[in-house]
Amino acid sequence: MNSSRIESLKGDITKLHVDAIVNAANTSLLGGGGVDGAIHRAGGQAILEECIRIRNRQGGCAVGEAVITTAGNMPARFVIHTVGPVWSKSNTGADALLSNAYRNSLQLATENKVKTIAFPNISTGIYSFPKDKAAEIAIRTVKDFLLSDKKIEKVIFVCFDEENYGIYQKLLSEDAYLSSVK
Ligand code: AR6
Repeated sequence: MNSSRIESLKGDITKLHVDAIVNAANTSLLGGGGVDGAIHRAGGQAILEECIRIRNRQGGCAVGEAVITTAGNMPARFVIHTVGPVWSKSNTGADALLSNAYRNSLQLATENKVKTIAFPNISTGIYSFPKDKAAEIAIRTVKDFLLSDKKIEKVIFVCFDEENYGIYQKLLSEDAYLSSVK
């Protein structure tokens, strides 16, 4: 798995030395709980100030879209804030919106010359998306993106809880996911 451009680890995304970490934000961009709260706490006021400027310019961030700010006091250079969908059984658009969140984050990353990027497990906390389904969508979307993009060198899925880590370990150890993105 180490030779792949995709890997997973268990830990706190705010501590990673990568070009960009992704935040599972909400449409207000004003912070919240979960990983969003942790990122704003660790990064400091500079992140919120840039988020407010973006809000003033474009009125927040729609579900599935992404915006970029400084990472403030964290080791990463940038935070890419994206908004995942709230899970609902009747909402058939949720899968596509989750995929959009990953793809638009990667697109914004390449536009900013990001080579290494870490994702949290978007929508699988407060937004209640089923973890196994979310992981399949995340891995498939990243794999598809990397097939046509040659600039991003490493995508890390950062799992905070044991259950997500187990799911990613299993999916990423299956050759089918990796053979085409080495
Ligand atoms: N590092 C990595 N992952 C983390 C960390 C961390 N420090 N802290 C939590 N997670 P959630 P959502 C994991 O709830 O479901 C916020 O209030 C967590 O275990 O942060 O997309 C926003 O403002 C879970 O697997 O995001 C929105 O209102 C994953 O991050 C709403 O929550 C995502 O859980 C977004 O909900």
